Amino acid sequence: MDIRIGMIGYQFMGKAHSHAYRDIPFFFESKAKPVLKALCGRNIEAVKEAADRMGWESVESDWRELIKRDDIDVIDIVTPNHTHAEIAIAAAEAGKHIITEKPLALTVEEAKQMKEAVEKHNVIHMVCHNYRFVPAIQYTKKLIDEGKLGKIFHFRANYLQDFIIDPGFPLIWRLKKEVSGSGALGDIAAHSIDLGRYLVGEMDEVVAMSQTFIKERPLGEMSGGLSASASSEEMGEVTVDDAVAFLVRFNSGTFGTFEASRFATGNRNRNTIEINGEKGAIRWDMEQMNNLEIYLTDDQEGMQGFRNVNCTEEVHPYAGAYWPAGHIIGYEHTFIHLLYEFCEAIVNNRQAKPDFHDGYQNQLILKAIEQSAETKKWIDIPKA
Ligand code: SOE
Repeated sequence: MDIRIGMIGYQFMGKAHSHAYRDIPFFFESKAKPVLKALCGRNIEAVKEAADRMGWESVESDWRELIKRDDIDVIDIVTPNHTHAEIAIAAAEAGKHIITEKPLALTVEEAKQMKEAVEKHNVIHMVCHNYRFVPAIQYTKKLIDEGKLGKIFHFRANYLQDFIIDPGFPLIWRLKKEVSGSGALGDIAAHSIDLGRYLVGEMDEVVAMSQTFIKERPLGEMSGGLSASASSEEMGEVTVDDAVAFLVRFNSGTFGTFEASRFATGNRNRNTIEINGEKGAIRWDMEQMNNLEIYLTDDQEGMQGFRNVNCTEEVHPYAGAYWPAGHIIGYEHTFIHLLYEFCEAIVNNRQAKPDFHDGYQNQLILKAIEQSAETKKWIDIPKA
């Protein structure tokens, strides 16, 4: 069955998604066949260039026209965060299935409207928390669900980057609250929150602090990936957090510790978790994403310690679709797995996870964190 995609946006995430759709049939057997039908963006010359390079059949310069097309089944939203809600709600009203980059929306209110729209129009919806789809993370989930780690005491997550440390790095959209919603919080801590909810369950309350180290920057725009250059000497105000840390009490009683920063010098994309349970523990680091350190308390005396498991053996989730054991996969494969699950959900007419409900719950947590940082108090986390 053809799944005809219309994607809005074509930069960093546009490339990740385009590549993933194309690679799905290489590695996964499925009734679903993603077709790169139309790519959309305001700068039509740039869109045409990107469409040619990435293999899209046609282009549009107005997302409303894209949504009207009856040869499109899916709207894929990889634009900055302030555009997600309007596009997703219109797409749901037009009966399109929807996948959107994270965080789901700019605010809790928008996230709620998006969730209500997809439910009302009965379309399939997903939000791109791609790190769930790393084989080592899927294997961790299996270990936890099978009780191999026992009761979980600690969930510890760091998401550390350093790409904006230079004061000359410009005021890109990711640093403007009205476009991005928040800073390190919504951009990268949102991923750690998703992993926490996926692996350990819902969160009940939170206490947080956040900081903005550089409050003014020269104006300028992204130039692809995470690179950017100043286009003027004029300065503008940074209106989001550069770093955030928070403690979470999970409903399960697990003690959660989180830190996210774009000022963690030397850390390019250090997304790590450590989970300590009564029967064992795991450690994982995205920069070595195929490896999972596993410790089990019942290992023989004298042999105890973290072992390094390379999650490329066929038994590991998704790994068997690729190469012989030991032949590693990378960042782009997380999107292949996520979009494969999305296409499978469409072709089998079932919901995919994480969905807009997860995105909305994530947004409620982001808001509680901001409230806590502002008021310097513990905040109860509402349930979606
Ligand atoms: C930039 O911080 C970024 O690309 C995020 O937007 C992604 O969600 C994260 O996975 C990698 O870093």
